[in-house]
Amino acid sequence: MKITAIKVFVNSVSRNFVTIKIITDEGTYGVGDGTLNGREIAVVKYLEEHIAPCLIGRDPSQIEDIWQYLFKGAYWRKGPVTMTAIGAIDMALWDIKGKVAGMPVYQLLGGKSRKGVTAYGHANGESIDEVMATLGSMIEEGYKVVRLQSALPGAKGTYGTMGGKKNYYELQSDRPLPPELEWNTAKYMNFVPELFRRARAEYGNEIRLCHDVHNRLTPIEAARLGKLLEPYDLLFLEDMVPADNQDTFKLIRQHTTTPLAIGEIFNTVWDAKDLIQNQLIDYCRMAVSHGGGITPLRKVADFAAMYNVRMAPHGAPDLSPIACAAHIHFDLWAPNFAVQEFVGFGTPAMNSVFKFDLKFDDGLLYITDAPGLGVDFDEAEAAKYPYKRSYLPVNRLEDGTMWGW
Ligand code: CS2
Ligand code: MG
Repeated sequence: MKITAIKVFVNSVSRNFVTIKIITDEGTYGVGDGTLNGREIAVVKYLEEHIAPCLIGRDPSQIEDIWQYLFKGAYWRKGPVTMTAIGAIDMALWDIKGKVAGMPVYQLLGGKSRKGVTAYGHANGESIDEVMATLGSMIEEGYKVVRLQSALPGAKGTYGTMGGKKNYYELQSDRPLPPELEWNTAKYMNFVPELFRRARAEYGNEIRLCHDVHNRLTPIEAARLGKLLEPYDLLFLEDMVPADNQDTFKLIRQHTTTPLAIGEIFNTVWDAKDLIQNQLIDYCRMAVSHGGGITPLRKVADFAAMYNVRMAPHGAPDLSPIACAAHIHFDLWAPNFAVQEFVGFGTPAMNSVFKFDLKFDDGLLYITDAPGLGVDFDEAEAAKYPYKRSYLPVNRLEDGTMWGW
């Protein structure tokens, strides 16, 4: 079998997704997700100009060799654009291998370690009351793990709320430039414990809860927040500080027993190595797309397992249903999988383009036993949704200082 073409698509199907199809001389094809929110076109060009021409004529069954070729062969290793492009190729090659074998990808990885994949959903709101109402309905829907995010009263700019959006999968912003928001750490720190106090008071101790700080705090503030939230027994606190300096986590760890999660923007195991090896985190959030594919993610999982760190892959609305499917195969296999972020079944437009048989029942996600990843991409339907430039917001402190969003 030989690769005859690699097609790259970028479409705003409710939001922007980069999708690839690797076509072979035997008619079998594989699909992959190369979406890098706000930097989509960089990945499209990387794939079209620097990857596709090098892979034509190669044997698609050589997944490991192709991965090494793209990683080592670039000379300029790592980085989100390179690794997202490699991730898309890797997913598509696993899809082909599964189709050729007549097996779902989780079987190729080593088979199921569990019957279904525990999902965590998002309860977002403009106020604590709104978050509480959503949490209540999610518990009724069957969720066992829920992430809570609320807007701060009197402040514009908390992470994780819907703002003007009606659907979670809508573009972050339909303005072609990043919206500017404001951030105030003191208001946030005074508010968040109340969000979790209410959740425990109203819904008890059984439901597992988590929260995403989106890299907004300094190390000592992070240490303090972890302590403040200890009484509410979180499954994890995510991204309290950026991990550019992995030593930072030593300070946080000295102060709090709240479990820590990080990794959605990590691109290789090297971003997570010190954190895992020094047992400074509890959950690794690396994704098959931004982390370079299924091939490296299974190595990260095996490495993390030695230190009792569990996998909790990123599953925001800017990962397409192809990455979602790839995660579910990975999660079914990974012995040290913990929980999968899951933000719903998408919009009607998404479902007309990405064909994907996924079920949610009593807190668990199930995928069909279709060969490969079990997700298809309808090119003709996708062509109806041209790419629209869109960016994540940026944040400034109230005095105008640039901050992380
Ligand atoms: C987030 C993401 O889901 C998460 O945990 O941090 O929603 C993140 O903001 C987006 O993926 C950025 O594109
Ligand atoms: Mg996050």
